[in-house]
Amino acid sequence: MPSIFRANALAGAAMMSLLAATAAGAVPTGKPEPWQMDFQPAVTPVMENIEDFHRLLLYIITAISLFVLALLLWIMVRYNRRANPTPSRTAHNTTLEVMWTIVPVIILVIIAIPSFKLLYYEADMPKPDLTIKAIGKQWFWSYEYPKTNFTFDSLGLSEGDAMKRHEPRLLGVDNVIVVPINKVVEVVTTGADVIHSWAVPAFGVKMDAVPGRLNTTWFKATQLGTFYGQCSELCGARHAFMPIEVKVVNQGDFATWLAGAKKKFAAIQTDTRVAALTK
Ligand SMILES: [Cu+2]
Repeated sequence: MPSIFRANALAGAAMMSLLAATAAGAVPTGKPEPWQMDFQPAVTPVMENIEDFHRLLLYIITAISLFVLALLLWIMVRYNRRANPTPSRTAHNTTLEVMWTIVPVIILVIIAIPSFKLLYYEADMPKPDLTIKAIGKQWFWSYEYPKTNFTFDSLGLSEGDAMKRHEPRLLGVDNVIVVPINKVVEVVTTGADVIHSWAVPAFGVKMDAVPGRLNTTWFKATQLGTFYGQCSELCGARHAFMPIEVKVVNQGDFATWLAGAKKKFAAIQTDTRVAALTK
C-alpha cells in the first residue's frame, strides 16, 4: 500500500474510534468542547431519548446516501456513452414509479412513530419536585424559586471574571442555578421585554420565554456537575452574553444552598394585582 494511502487509512481509523468514543457516552463536561462533532453527552432521560432518535436518523440517512451514491456510480459506469452507445428510449416504468413513491412514505412513517413518542415524552412532565421560574430580560436571566420565595439575577461573567473563576468564556454566570440530582425540576419560562429562550443542551431542554405567557418545560438531571446553556432566541444586541449555568448537586448540598440563598437573595415581590387575580 503506498504510504499516502496508509496514512489516510490510519487517519480514518483514528477518526472512527474518536467518533465511537464520543458516541459511547463520554464524560459529560456540560459545555461545548473544541472539535466536538456530536451532541454534548446526555444527563437527562429526555436528552438520552433525543440521542437515540438522532442515532436512528443517522443510520437511515447514511443508508439512503450510500444507496443513492451506489445508483449514481452504477449509472455512470454502466450507462455512459462508451459502454452503452445506443440508449433505450423508455420514458415510464409504472412499477418503479409506484415503488419510489411508496418506499419513502414507509421510511417517513418509520421516522414519525418514534418522533411522536419523543414529543409526547417531552411534553408529559412527571410530578415536579421543584419549580424554577426563568425570566428572560435584555440581557440576563432572573430566577425565582417560588416555593421557597426568593429571586435573583444571573448575569454572564466578563472575560476577566470568567478567567479568575475558572469558568468558560461566555458561559459562566455570577449567580448559578442550583438543583438537586435525580429530581424532576419544572422550569417555567417567560420574557420581561422580548422573546428569549431558555436552553441547556445536555438536558435536552429549549423553551421560548415569551412576554405575557408562561411556558413550561422540565428536566431530571441524573449526574452531578455544572451544565451550561445559552439564550437561544435572538433577543437583541447582547443576546450572546446571557448564558445559563446550572449546578446539579446532591440533596444535602441543595438544602445547604437553599438555606443560604433564602438569606442572601430578595423575597419575590408579588404584584398585588396579580395576586388578587390568581387567588
Ligand atoms: Cu437571546
